[in-house]
Amino acid sequence: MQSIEANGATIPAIGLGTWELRGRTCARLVEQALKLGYRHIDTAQVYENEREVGEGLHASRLRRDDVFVTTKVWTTHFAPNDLARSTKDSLTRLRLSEVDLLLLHWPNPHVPLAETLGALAHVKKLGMTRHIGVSNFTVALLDEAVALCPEPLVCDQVEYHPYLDQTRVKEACARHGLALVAYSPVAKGRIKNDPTLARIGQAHRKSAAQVCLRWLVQQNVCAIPRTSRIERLSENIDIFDFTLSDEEMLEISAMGNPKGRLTDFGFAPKWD
Ligand code: 1BO
Repeated sequence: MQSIEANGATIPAIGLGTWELRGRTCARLVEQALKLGYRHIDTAQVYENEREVGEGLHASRLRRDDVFVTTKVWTTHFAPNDLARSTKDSLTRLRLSEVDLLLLHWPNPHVPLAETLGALAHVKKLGMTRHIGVSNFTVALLDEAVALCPEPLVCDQVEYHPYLDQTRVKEACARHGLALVAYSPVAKGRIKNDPTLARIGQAHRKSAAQVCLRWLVQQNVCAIPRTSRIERLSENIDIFDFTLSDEEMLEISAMGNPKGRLTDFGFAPKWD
């Protein structure tokens, strides 16, 4: 599996996203994904599935160092003491002594960013996480976070797929040496019947989803597709045996639109 290097972290390019996966389904998918060769699992406190992710990790019997595990601190836990306590709770649910990557899930303008980042760096120093990063940060917030954080950040995890132009965030990540991790990388399934991706896929004997994931990885972006179907797990990692041409890459990039966002909330920042 190809990896992306970022400020000292080595992140497997494809991971299993677990947003909206719950209970037994989640534990089984995590276990099965790891059996199929996934080495990167992404969860979050707010997904309410850390316990099941932990079960799946445990059931896989892989060595801890062989799997890259990310979790995210929810915005109501950004005050320094809350951040440390809630990270400890996440580790208990995951049955781990440390995660590989701990992210601030969304910006929270009600808590000073310097304080939250100080707390995030502190939990890293305490050994609760190997690396730290942010999620859903705009370019301005990312610049601010990089300037304020006492420890290097390694990623910004944002929504990214062919229908959403993220050029500005991608450039900001590159400028700071951060990885961009794409959530909803197949646009919540909407790319499945896309005629352009299907046509490009035919030339490579790949599905539209595989072309889409390949397009991301070829830009040095990590992708964490979520699926609740076991048969899709293999399809989503079978993208390392073909290469998209420069023309194909450009054609897919041209489909992007700043208004193609699928995940938005009242508490979201003013997007780039
Ligand atoms: C509220 C969850 C968004 C993606 O992690």
